[in-house]
Amino acid sequence: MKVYEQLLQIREEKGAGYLVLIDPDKQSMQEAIELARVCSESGVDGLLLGGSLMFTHIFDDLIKGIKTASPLPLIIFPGSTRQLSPYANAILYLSLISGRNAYYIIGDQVLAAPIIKSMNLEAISTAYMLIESGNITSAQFLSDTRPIPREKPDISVAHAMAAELLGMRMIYLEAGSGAHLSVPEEHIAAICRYTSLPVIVGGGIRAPEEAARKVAAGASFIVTGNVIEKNRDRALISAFADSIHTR
Ligand code: 1GP
Repeated sequence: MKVYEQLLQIREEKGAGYLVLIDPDKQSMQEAIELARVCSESGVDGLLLGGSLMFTHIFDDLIKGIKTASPLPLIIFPGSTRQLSPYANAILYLSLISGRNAYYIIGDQVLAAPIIKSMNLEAISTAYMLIESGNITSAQFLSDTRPIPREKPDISVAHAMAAELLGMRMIYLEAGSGAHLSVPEEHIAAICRYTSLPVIVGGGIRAPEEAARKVAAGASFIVTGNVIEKNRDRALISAFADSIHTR
């Protein structure tokens, strides 16, 4: 089964899915592999791997190591075309549609496409939207784009509608890694009212109750990175999973 179908099945069976982001820059290879193992034993539904920069040159080895420790789907969440590997299960093929920087809307995708094809890697076309989060995040700074204002859910809806009409398959609402404020529920609810694409929400989510509010607003998948990387606590991971799974 394709990873995209697996994700839809998780949403169907559990109400919403829990994805943990592993950023290779924030931990050693051994720590990343151990975290993946703990996640697979604590109710997590899938792993995202990637980051805004990426200082490591051992991406393939890291993915192989994680896959020996965890059966969870491993999905690349790329900061750039340098984050590609045939050993992953899929890649979120992101287009930063909230920005007006052509390189991150289509430029990097063109560079990556022939490599992804040659790797036979499943690409999940995903509309990536940055939402204002109270601080300048790495994604905002490095992409040189402005986020969508927090008090303008109508702008998010129009972008999501465009993504749906363009045939994209998921929406990723991103406050940015380490965001002071996570994506407002109003944006999630408005997008879910007017479009039918599955919505992934991430950035700055620090507590299970906060994750539950995003799911109640309509999020199909919740991503946490920092909070788990800093705590690596099995009980906290399970609490997130329980708050996200409504069935
Ligand atoms: C970032 O959405 C992810 O792309 C996760 O963010 O590290 O703030 O949880 P955090």
